[in-house]
Amino acid sequence: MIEVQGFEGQTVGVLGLGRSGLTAATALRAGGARVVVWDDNPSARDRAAAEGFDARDFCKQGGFDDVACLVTSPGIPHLYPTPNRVIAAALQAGVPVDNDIGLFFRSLSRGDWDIYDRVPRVVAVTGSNGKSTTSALIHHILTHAGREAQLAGNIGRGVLDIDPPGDGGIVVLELSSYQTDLARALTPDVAVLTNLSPDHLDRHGGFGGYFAAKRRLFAEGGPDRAVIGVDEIEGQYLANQLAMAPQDDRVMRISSGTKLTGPGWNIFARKGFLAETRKGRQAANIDLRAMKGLPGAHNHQNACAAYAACRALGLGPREIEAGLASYGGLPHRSQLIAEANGVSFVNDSKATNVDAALKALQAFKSIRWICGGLAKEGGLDGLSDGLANVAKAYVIGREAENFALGLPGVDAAICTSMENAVAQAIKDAEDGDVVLLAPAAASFDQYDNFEQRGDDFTACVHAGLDVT
Ligand code: UMA
Repeated sequence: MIEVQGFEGQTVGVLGLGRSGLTAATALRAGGARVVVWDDNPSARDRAAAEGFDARDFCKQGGFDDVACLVTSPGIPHLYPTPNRVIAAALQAGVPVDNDIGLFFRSLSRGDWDIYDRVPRVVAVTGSNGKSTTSALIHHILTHAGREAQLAGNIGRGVLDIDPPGDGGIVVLELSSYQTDLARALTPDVAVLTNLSPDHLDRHGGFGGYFAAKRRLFAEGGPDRAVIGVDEIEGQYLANQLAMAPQDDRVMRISSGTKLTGPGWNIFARKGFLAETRKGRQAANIDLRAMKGLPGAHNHQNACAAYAACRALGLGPREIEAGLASYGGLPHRSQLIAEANGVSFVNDSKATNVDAALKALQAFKSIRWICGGLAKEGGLDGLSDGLANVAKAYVIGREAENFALGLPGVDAAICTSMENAVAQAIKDAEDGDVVLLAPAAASFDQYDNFEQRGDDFTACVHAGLDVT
């Protein structure tokens, strides 16, 4: 646990008592603050009470009188579409609002760091897609190379929950736009932007606000190295804006698909090979094609981002290559779950929309494609560039028939249940095929969440392979 510094003896309010809020409350208390909490959900308040936290309705008269700061959770709107009423009351009362990320950066360094040979460092990863995989990959490469590393943030662990880093320790944080938008301190040593496409626009007042929220990670604390995906105009803008000159190698440009030829520090992937150039000289060339945990161009972009961040931390190309090769993938994201009789089984249950499913379809050939579920707005037309790789579709979901109608020209079996779909796919699959779950739809018609759907796929595959 990182004890929060700077509020000893003061009262701090915590709004939202989920993963980040409860961790923040505990870390504030450990640092000597008096903590009062609120959650709009009474059962969350009960859980906090069981851990000894007093609830306070801050909106009542005088609710903020003694409060030095309000710490809020990422899922709670503070600007758009409208601020949560507690946040509005804090702003009205002139109370600063921060989040666990701001507290983390203010509290990370400790007096005992002066005995360390190597000061701990923080890598923060943001972007619209691939930030979980990139963060997990950086963490994996570091630990594989024998470095002390911890992983937290949007990936599911409150940032204040980590242990104080040891000598040379590295903290890898996945940060969402919700988190970077508000944090009052944002001082990573290495900052990464994987890519940018519209997301969470309601929370940021549109695409301009969304980009501005991500940009804070690079503008507020001045990281020593900025790793920036330049496949979109926003990334190009950010890289050019931050670089003092074209050869300024504090900015590391990355691309999936484009050969970067500038005189600075470049990492790009083309035709399955990752290349690094610096000052116009080639520094590394890595074959990504056989790396089973990183299939497809989108994962090659993640590999470039992770490679760049690890180079910025001082690792050599060969130790990074070894880490890339041994990466097993995150659960439910291009995750290879089984191989039998020359057939691979891949769980990409996280592909809940057309964009993500298209990337999965483009990553493999000869696909037995399990798809369907609760369709999202916009239809399935966006999948057309990937359909040539599909040998047959096995459609699940309560509306399987309707879903299949959106896939003209595709040989589709209406399976409805996962069990059915997996059994048929196993029966049909031939040497070299990939049985891929990439639903292009939400899971809520049949499951609680995409994780449960992915687990069901895995269980059905294992059961199906046992009986064949
Ligand atoms: N709440 C209120 N009032 C509101 C809204 C929510 O009181 O108006 C309360 C809820 O009752 C609940 C708590 O706030 O008790 C939930 O807070 P939260 O939604 O911020 O959830 P946490 O459990 O704290 O999880 C957060 C991140 N959640 C979001 O950003 C929505 C987690 O990212 C993150 O892993 C975790 O902190 C640890 O850092 C999840 C996520 O969905 C994975 N992220 C989005 C994404 O990836 O697209 C950004």
